[in-house]
Amino acid sequence: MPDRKGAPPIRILDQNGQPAVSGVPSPNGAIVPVEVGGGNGFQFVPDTVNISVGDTVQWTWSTSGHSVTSGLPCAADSQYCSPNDMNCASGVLSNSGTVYTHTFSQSGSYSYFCASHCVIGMTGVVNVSGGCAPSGWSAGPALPMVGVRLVGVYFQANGNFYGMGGRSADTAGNDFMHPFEYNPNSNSWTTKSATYPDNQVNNMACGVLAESGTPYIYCVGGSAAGATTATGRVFRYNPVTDTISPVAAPWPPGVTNILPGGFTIFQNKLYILGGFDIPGGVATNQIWEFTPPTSWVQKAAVLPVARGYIPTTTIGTLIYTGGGAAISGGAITDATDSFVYNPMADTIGTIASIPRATGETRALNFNGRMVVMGGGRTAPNPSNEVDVYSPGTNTWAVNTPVPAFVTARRNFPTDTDGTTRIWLAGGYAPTAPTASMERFCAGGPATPTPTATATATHTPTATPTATATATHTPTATPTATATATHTPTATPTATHTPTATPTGTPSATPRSTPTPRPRPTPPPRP
Ligand SMILES: [Cu+2]
Repeated sequence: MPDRKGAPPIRILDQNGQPAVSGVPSPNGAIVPVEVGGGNGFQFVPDTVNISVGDTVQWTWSTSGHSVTSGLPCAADSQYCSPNDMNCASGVLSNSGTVYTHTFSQSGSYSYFCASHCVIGMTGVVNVSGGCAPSGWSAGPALPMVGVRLVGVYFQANGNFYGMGGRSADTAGNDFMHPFEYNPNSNSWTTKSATYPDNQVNNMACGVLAESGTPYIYCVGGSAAGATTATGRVFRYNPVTDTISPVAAPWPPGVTNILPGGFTIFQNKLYILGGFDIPGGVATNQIWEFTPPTSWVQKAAVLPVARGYIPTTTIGTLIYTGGGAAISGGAITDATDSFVYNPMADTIGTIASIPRATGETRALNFNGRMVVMGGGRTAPNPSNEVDVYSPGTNTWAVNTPVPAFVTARRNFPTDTDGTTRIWLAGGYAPTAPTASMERFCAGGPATPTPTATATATHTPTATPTATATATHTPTATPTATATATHTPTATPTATHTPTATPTGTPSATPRSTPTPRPRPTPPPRP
C-alpha cells in the first residue's frame, strides 16, 4: 500500500465552505483522497488507488462539471455514484468543492468514470484487497450437484459468484435449468428460481454488462447435452431480482451451430474469440463484439490460428489469450499458442506461448496478470496448474503468485474479484463430473500491477520554457542567444504489441496426477 499511511491529514472544505465530514470509516478504515478534475482538468488524481477492505475513498472536486459514476467505461452500474448514490445512470455533475465518499467493504477492482468526460478518458479504478480467510486455496462447499461446462461469473454488485448453465452428465436430458449462486459471506450455494430459456446452456459465453444503469449477466450461445447442434441465442440474468430475460440479438455464428470460443469483457462490450464449428468438426478464427442492448459486429482481425475454448481475459485495454483447443475432425487437442488482441485498434499479435498446452478452461485478470486455470484434455491434462502471464515483461510464471489448486479439472466455472479471491467448482476431474469447490484468498494486501490504461490521456505539458540568455561581452559586439526549449507532450500509444519471445523451456512441471488416462475414441460431444 504505497504512500497511503504516510500521507498527511487532509483538510478539505465541502460545497458550503465547511470542513468536510470525512465518511464513516470502518474499524481499520483509512481515508484515501482522490482529486476530481485535477491534472489537465479532466482527470482523477490519482486515477488508480490501492486500498484495503474497509477503507474509504474521498473524492474532492477541484474543478466543476464532473461526476464519480461506478461502472466500466462508460456504462453506469449503479454500485455507487456522486453526489448521493442515487440515480447513478443519470450522471449528475457536481461543482468545485464537492466531496463524495464511498467505503469499500468487499475486495475487488472497482471501475468508475466521469459521466461527462468518460469519452475523453476521465476514468479511475479502486483496487480493494484483503478481507478474506483462510489464505491460499481451501475447500469450499460442493455445488448443489456435480456439474460440467458451467460458466463462472463474479457479480460485483452483490458480491456473489455464479455458475451459469452446464449439465450434470453428458447424456441428453441432464442440462441445468437454473443458475447456481455462491455467497462468499455465508460460504454456501443456492439454486436460484429463475429458469433458462432453453436447454442449450453448456459452453456458453457469459459476462457482466450494464444496460441503462443496471448490471446483468449476459450469456451467449451454447449447446445441449448429447446434441451436435448449437444456438446463438442471448439472454441476460439479473441476479438481484433473480430474473432471466431474452435478448433479441442472436450471435450470428451460433445460428450455424458454432459454439463460442474465448470470451471477455472490455469497456462494457463482450468479445468472443474463435469457436467450435460442431458440424464442420473444426475451430474458427473469427472475433465478434457485442454491445448491449443488441449490437453484434464481426471485427476485421482474426485469430492467427483457429481455436475453440480459449482461455481469454482483458488486462487494461488489451485482450490476452493463453492456449486453447485445436480441433480437427471433431477431435480436440490442447495448444500453447497465445495472443494479444487490441480491441480499439482491431489488431492482433502473438505473445510468448503458455508454458504448457491447455484449453477448455478460463483465463482471469488477477492484479493485472493473466492467470490460466488448469484445464486441458490431452494427457497429462487435465491439470491443476496455474500459469501466470505478466504483460509488462511478456513472460510466464508457473504456480506463482497463485499456486496450483488441488484437484485437476477442465470445463469448470471459475472467476475472480480481480485482486484477492478466486473461485472454482465442478468440471471433469479428470473425466467424471465433480461437485467439489476450491477457493483462493490472497493473504494480506496484494500489490496490483498498474495496468497500462491507454486511455488517450492528453497531458498538456505546455511548458515552452523560453530561456533567453543575453550574454554581454565587453567587446563591441553584444551577442543575444535566445534558446526556446519546448517540451513535447508524451502521447501514450494504445498499441502494446509485445514481441514474441519464445520461452525455450516448456516446463516439465510435476503434476499431482501423473497417471495418463485412456482417451475416448469418438469425438466428444460439446
Ligand atoms: Cu468530468
